[in-house]
Formats: sequence, structure tokens, C-alpha cells
Amino acid sequence: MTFDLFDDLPPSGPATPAVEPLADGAVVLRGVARPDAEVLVADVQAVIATAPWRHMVTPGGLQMSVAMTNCGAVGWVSDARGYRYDPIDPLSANPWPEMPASFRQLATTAAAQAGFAGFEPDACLINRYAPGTRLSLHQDRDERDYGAPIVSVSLGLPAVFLFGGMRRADKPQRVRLAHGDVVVWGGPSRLAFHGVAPLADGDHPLLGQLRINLTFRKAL
Ligand code: MD3
Ligand code: FE
Repeated sequence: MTFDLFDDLPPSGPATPAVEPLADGAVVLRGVARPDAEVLVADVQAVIATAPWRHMVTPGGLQMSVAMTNCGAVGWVSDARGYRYDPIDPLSANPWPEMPASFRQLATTAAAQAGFAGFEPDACLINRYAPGTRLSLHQDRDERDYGAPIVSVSLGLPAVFLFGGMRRADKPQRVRLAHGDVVVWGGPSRLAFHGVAPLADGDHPLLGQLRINLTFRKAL
């Protein structure tokens, strides 16, 4: 007979972070991307060396204030023809850069912690906000399988995220998303209207006057 001195101690360490429910199917993992932030930012720099930031144009002809790029098998594109996922970057006529291992691993681990084991994103949309940049209320409906969640990672300056309901007119709740926060949007939240309020001025030690948001999607 052997005794384990630690048998009756609770599990230790931050292996499972605090999972903060936000809405039905949506959870915030506060700060979980912080330890990876330098690597994630270096990997963003590598992506933009191949697929530079650009301001896409909506089908209605308005230029977006958010600068965007993508990595992965397909990338989200908006132009006069509409919204779509495209395996080719229209700016370079080349495939989008591969999704960095650091991105893929963070997205898969975060999804599993939120109850979505086996999430394998094939697209990562990268959004860049400067002070004053906003993203108006919209739904993400260009993906094939709404059963898969979207995982978002916030880096740099904090933002006020607007989280609405199933109808555009539903009054959105305001949620502060700070450096390192990861949100998993699944279940009924997957098709909720959402946006970002105009970014406030600030200075972040890693990203200066910028916020960068990564959204991981299963598009195909
Ligand atoms: C809720 N990006 O890229 S991330 C987007 O901060 C987008 O750049 C915002 O909305 C940003 O489409 C918000 C949080 C987010 C992303 C996708 C969602 C929340 C979501 C999809 C469904 C519901
Ligand atoms: Fe969105």
C-alpha cells in the first residue's frame, strides 16, 4: 500500500484558466494569450511581409477603417463583388501565408478550454486598429459551418467590444477586451451582431498605438 501525499490537494497552477461566461455559448479567457504575445506579434510581422495590411472595400463601395490581412488556407476578402473566403490574396495573386504554428495552437487550445474540442481553423483574419478605427455592427455569416466557433485574440491597446443580439436593433452590451484576452464564440452567440467602438488613444508597451485582433475561423 502506498500513499500519495498530494492525493487530496486541488489541481495546481494555471493549466485551466478562469473561464468567464459572456453570453450563451461565448466565454472569455482573460489574458491567456499574454505569455505568447511576443511570438504572436513576430508571427504577424512575418505574415504581413507576404500579405501586407490593406483597407478592403465593402460591396457598397465604402473603404473599411480597419486594416486587414489573412493567413491560412483561405482568407476573408471584401470587394465590389461581395464577401467571400478566397485561397488567393487578390493583392499579390499568391496563396495567403500559412497559419503560424503559434496561432493554430493557441486557437485550438482556447477552443478546447471553452468546450469545443477538435477545432481546426483554416482561416485567420488579422485586423489592425489605430485610434479612431471602428468596426460597425455585423454578423459573421460567410463560413460554411456555424457549428464551429470563432476564436478571437486581442493584442495591444484595449477596445470596447459591442456584443448585440440576433437582430441588428438589439442593444449591444459593451465588453472591454484587453491585451491577451481570448474569446470563444460558439453556440447561439456564433451568429450574434457584434462590432468594435472607435479605438481610444493609448500607448501599449508591445504594440504602441495599435490594437491587433486575430479571429480564427473554420470557413470551409
Ligand atoms: C461574435 N472582429 O473580424 S473580435 C471580425 O475585434 C470581428 O476585430 C472584431 O468582428 C475585432 O469579424 C471582433 C470578436 C468576435 C469575432 C467574431 C465573432 C466576436 C464574434 C463572431 C460571432 C460572434
Ligand atoms: Fe465579426
